[in-house]
Amino acid sequence: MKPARVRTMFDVQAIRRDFPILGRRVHGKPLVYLDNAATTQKPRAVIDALVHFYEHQNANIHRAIHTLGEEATAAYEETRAKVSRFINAPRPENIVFTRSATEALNLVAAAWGRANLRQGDEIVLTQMEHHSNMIPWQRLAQEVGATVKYIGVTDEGTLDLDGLGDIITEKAKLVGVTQVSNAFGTINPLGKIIAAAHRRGALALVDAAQSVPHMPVDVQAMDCDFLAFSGHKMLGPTGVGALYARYELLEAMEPFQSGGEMISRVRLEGATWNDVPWKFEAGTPNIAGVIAFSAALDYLSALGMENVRAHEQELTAYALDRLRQLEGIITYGPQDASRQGSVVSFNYPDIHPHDVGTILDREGVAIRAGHHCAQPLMRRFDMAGTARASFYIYNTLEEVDALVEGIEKARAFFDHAPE
Ligand code: C6P
Repeated sequence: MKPARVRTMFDVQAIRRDFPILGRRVHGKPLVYLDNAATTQKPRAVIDALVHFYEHQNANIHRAIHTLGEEATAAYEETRAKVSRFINAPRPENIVFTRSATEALNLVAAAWGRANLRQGDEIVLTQMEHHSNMIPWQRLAQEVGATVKYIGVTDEGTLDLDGLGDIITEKAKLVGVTQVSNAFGTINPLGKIIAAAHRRGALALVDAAQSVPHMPVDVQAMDCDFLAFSGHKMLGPTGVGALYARYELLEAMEPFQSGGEMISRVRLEGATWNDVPWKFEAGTPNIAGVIAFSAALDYLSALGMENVRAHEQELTAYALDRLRQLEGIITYGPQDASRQGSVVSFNYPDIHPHDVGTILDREGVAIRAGHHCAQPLMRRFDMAGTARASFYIYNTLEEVDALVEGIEKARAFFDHAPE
C-alpha cells in the first residue's frame, strides 16, 4: 500500500502495523476494512493482553484468596478505573461492566425503568435510535402503561428539534438519544436535548456506542445521567460493554440480574445486595475481555481522542467529497464532516445495497449494507437500507479511493447487466 496521504497527528502506517489482520488479503486483494461501526479490528496489544491473561493470570475475581485471583481482580478493577477516566466519570464506581452497549441499555430499562415508570409517564426517544435503545423502552412502556414519543428526523438526516418543548413535557421521565447515528453518522446536539430533559425533570440517557470510540466524551461536561457503550467498537474484545450512571441513581436502583457476586448476605428468606457497582454484575463476568479492554483504552489514550476525531473527520470529508462526484448516488446525513461521525451512508436508487456490498467484498472492501438496526430511520426515508462505510484510526485516504473504485465497478456492472 502507498504511504498514507492523511494529514494526521499520528502515523497511520505505524498504527496499521499494530493490527495483524490488516495484512490479510480477501479475494486476492488487500483487505480494506470499512465496517468499523459494526466492530473494529484489534491491535496486537489487545490480542497479547488476552493471551497473557489466560497464560499467566486466569482466575475468577472478587472471591479467590490466592495470588492469581488477587492479580485478576486488581487488573479487572484497574480497567474500571481506566474507563471512568476515559469518559471523565467522577469515580470508578460509576461504571458497570456489561456484555455490550445493548446490555447496558437493557440494564437501565430493567433496573431503573421498571421501578420508576408508571402508567401515563412518557419516554422520549429519537427516530434515529438503534434498536438497542428503542426496543427495551417499547417493551417496558407496554408493560407499565407508559408512552414512547419520538423526536423526528429532518430530510437532512438530523434531529428535528423544532418544538422540542412540546415533545419533552413534564410527563417525560426519561429522554434517550444516540450521540452519533450509526446509520447516517449524524452527530446530535446533546447539550440542547439534555438541558431540555432536565428542565422537565426527566433523566437523560445517551447511547454512546458510536461516539466514545471516536471522539472525546466527558460525561460530567455532557451532564447525562446514563451513558452506554461497547468495548468491541473501540479496539477491545467482543463481550465487554460499559454503563456509566450517576452514583445516586445506581445506589437507588435494584439489581439487574441475580445470582453470585451481586449479593451481600443471603438467607433462605431473602438477600441483601452488594455495593455499587458490583450489585449489577451478577455471575462471572468477561474477566479476560475486560482486562484486555484496558490495553485498548491505553492504545486510544496514547493517540489522543482529539487526534482520533481529527483523523476520522478528514477521512469522512474526503469520502463525502468523492462520493458526491459519483453520478446518481444518494448520500445521507448532514454531508458535513464537522457534524458527522466517521460514517458515510449511500445508495444508488436502482441497486440494492447488498449488491453493492457483495461487489465491494470481491474487491477486498468490507462495508455494511442493510438497515443497520435502525429500521424506523430507514422507513422515514422510505428505503429498506443503505450501504455504509465507516472509518477508524487505521484507515487511509487510499482506502477511501479503493471504496470509490469498488462503487464505480458496481455501477458499471449493473449498467451492463442484461435487463
Ligand atoms: N451498531 C452497527 O453496525 P452492541 O451490539 O451492543 O455492541 O451495540 C449496539 C449498538 C447500540 N447503539 C448504537 C448507536 C450502535 O451503533 C450499536 C451497534 C452496529 O451499526 C451493529 S447493529
